[in-house]
Amino acid sequence: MNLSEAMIATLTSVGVKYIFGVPGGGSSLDLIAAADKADIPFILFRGETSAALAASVVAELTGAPGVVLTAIGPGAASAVNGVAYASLERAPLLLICDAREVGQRVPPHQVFDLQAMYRPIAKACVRLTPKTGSRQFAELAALVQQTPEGPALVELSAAVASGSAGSNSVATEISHVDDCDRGAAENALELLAASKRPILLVGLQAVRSSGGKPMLRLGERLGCPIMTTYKAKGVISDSHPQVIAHLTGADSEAAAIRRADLVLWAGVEPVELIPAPWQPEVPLLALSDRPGLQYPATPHAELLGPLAESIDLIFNAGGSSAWLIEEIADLRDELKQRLRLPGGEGHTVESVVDAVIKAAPSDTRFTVDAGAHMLSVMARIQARESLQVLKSTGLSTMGFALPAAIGSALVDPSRRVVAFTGDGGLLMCLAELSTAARLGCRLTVIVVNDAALSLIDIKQQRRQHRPIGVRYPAVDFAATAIGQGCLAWKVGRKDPLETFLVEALAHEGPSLIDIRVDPSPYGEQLAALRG
Ligand SMILES: Cc1ncc(C[n+]2csc(CCOP(=O)(O)OP(=O)(O)O)c2C)c(N)n1
Ligand SMILES: [Mg+2]
Repeated sequence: MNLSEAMIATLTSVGVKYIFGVPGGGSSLDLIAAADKADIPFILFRGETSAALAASVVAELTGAPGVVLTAIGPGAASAVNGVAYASLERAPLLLICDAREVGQRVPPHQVFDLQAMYRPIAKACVRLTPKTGSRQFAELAALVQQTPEGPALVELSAAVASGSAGSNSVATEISHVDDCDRGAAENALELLAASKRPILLVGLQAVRSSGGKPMLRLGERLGCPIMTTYKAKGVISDSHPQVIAHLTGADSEAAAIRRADLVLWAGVEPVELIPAPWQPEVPLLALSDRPGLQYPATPHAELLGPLAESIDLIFNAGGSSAWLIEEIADLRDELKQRLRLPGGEGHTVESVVDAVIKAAPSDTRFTVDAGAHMLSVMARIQARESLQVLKSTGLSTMGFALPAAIGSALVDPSRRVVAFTGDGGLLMCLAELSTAARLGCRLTVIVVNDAALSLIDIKQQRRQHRPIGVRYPAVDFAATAIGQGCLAWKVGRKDPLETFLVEALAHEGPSLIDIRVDPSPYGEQLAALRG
């Protein structure tokens, strides 16, 4: 067995079903050939960042590591933003890049210190070596899945890839975070016992573990308001009467949190919140599956370990809730009101999202890009389960929704997926429409087209600067989508949308609707939310 075959055997053993990327002419080719023999398809993307985003999303959906192959130099560098996503959003990801042979006397064409480039965002950066490569790789495959999950860079030259595998016998130890210490547990129990009006904030960590059900039990037992971060959307159903809104760190949420006497910070990764000062001066009881989080305020107690275990520990603490269900409903209505778009002519993002929700099957998965349109999309979709709505939050990168939808369509081919994206975000990954067409993905792209980078446009206007670098002539996305093999339509601001939606959602391949929307209400909405 050569090393690439041994690496593919390792990937098979940890449940990897796909390899993504843009190949180079070196070790990529050995790996693709070995994967082919093992019936693992290589999925060609048009850009490495999109490939890494799709691989990360597949990792989030399946739990097995995502795998991306790239060429040396430019290919390897081009994956950075997708790897940054995996780093900040806890996706286990293996980035395998072509590399020159060690000691080869050739000009350093396309060569730079790749490990130095990836070190800040990777859990490990390793060049595989002939004798130990197989073992090194098996260790990396285990490492990326350990808490906190994340990416690793693997450099691999063609000679090493096609050379002998050596042994890969490896004692892969999955390290667990420390069990919570007794003092912390006692503090936690006291805090809860003294609290009459807690609030439960649920974050990304709850998606990983079996956190959903215990979290719901805890929330119901406390009878308190619940907020989920965008990444934890659906961990407790959005329609649950105690779920009041998303936790994003915006000013508008502080008033609701201040009504509580204890914040139960349950698996929220601080990177999930926008970079605004944490306003509520309410004691914090933190549950985390790993130590070292940079909380926005020092917690009064911190319970470390699997969330479900921490929840068990505190489940029976605390008396009956002083919250009235009407009070919780009022909080939800207040926050919802702030999110409403004030007016707008013809289609707005709100009317578009509502029409899509009405037309789409109830188990549709949604992927959402970054930008001004995102706020209404996330607010209006009602998720029933975790991972029903996928969004980049820790990194909040644009160009996410389409690659994520392709990843979802591969993993769950029978489940319809709808990608909501701004025009700016789609332009960053537009060529992946051809990937979706080639793969026959059953996905629908909804382009909220305002011919502007509206989120930045608003901020520029607020500073009373001239609009530079934020507006441009509208792109005809339908024409380009058709050119890439999708079914597509263009809808003007006042044109009817419903019949196109029905056709798009019934199509057995990728479809796209390019909808011109009025961006004028975004500024007021953002001011109401974030001040
Ligand atoms: C890759 C990347 N580049 C830049 C940004 C900063 N950014 C956030 S939103 C935004 C504008 C998004 O424009 P568009 O996709 O059209 O959505 P809109 O705001 O117009 O709804 C920009 C430039 C980002 N988040 N990600
Ligand atoms: Mg836009």
